[in-house]
Amino acid sequence: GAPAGPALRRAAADFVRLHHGEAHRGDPAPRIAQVFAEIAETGTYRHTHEELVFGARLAWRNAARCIGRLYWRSLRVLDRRELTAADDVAAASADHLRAAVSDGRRIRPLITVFAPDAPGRPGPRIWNEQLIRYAGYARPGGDVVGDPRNAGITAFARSLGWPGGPGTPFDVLPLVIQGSGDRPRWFRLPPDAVLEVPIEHPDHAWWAGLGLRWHAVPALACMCLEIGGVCYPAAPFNGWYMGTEIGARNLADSDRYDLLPRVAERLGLDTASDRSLWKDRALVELNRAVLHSFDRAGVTMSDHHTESRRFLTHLGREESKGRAVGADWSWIVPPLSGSTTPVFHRTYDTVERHPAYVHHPEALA
Ligand code: HEM
Ligand code: NRG
Repeated sequence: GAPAGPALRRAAADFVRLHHGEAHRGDPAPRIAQVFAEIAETGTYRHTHEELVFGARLAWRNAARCIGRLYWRSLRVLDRRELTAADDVAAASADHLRAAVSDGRRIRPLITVFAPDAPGRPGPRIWNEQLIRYAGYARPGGDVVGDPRNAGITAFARSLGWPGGPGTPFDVLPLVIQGSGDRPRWFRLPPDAVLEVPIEHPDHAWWAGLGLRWHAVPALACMCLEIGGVCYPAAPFNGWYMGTEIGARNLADSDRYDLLPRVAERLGLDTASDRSLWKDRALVELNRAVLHSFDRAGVTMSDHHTESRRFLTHLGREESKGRAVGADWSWIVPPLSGSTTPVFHRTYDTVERHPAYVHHPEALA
């Protein structure tokens, strides 16, 4: 749960000191006194807009699993802290997805922050892992149509009355949102909020016939933004995709879309023996197809070589400012050709810092 009493005061004071230090705002003492008085009176305190923006950016800078942190200062913040009701959060989440994409293709890092938790008054909660995810329909035999990762939220949405989609492998799930003090309810995403890219291959015309696609915007919705002891349970954020997230994980993992056997067969590879490296070869072609398709559609996407180089630039910059960067090797190293990227050949400090994006302990999925 959220910190209260002395723990909240300590976290709040640490954050105010950090903000005043980094933003060159002079003596933090008056603001700390103000915050303590507010906590004494109400059990919590309200961030200024500037504190919120600073906190959301720092939480990104502190995300140890994220390779994309070079541009942490460019995060834009939509301050929707006045919203607590499920239907308002649903509408603003669709607004977020539209605002994240400019000219129908360029993606900008963006976060929308909804009402925080307060004593006796929890903030709203988005139960989806991301704002856009594909349904996973469990069939009686145990097979799943769609994305098996989302079988839990799919069943949950059905239990709330969602009739289900057309039953393709790429049905966009409804949002499942719990307003403050309310029960979870489901909301269809308006189609104009969901940009998708059909996956084709630069050399193989038959590839398009596989009918693969992916959504353009990865918008994590299942993490709490924690700033100075205050928890914002609904604070969906997005950057752009790195190709391997889709090509080497979502479409490839055997417990996700599991496409390597199908792709290898179409490529005419010898799938009888692991030593033909058919999985490796199919994986490379799948990743070429993903990058090619996003490029063709003009939708922002980075590749693992570029993003790795940027990350080392980020480490150098932070080091020159005297700041330690916490990073988790097993998340930073790309899932394809790891050793061909510079992020593989070193170790990282594992410090955990606040503000932070933290997983809700009781998340679905
Ligand atoms: C994780 C890339 C923007 C916060 C990741 C991962 C990648 C990545 C590859 C690992 C994902 C996985 O293995 O499933 C990028 C790129 C961005 C970007 C290319 C482009 C700008 C952002 C933004 C935020 C953010 C804007 C927050 C404001 C995080 C967090 C995680 C993460 C919290 C860990 C997620 C988890 O624990 O499941 N990012 N990211 N990233 N990123 Fe980023
Ligand atoms: N691997 C997940 C997305 C995780 C976060 N990745 C980002 N975040 N690129 C997937 O859907 O494949 N971001 O904020 O840009």
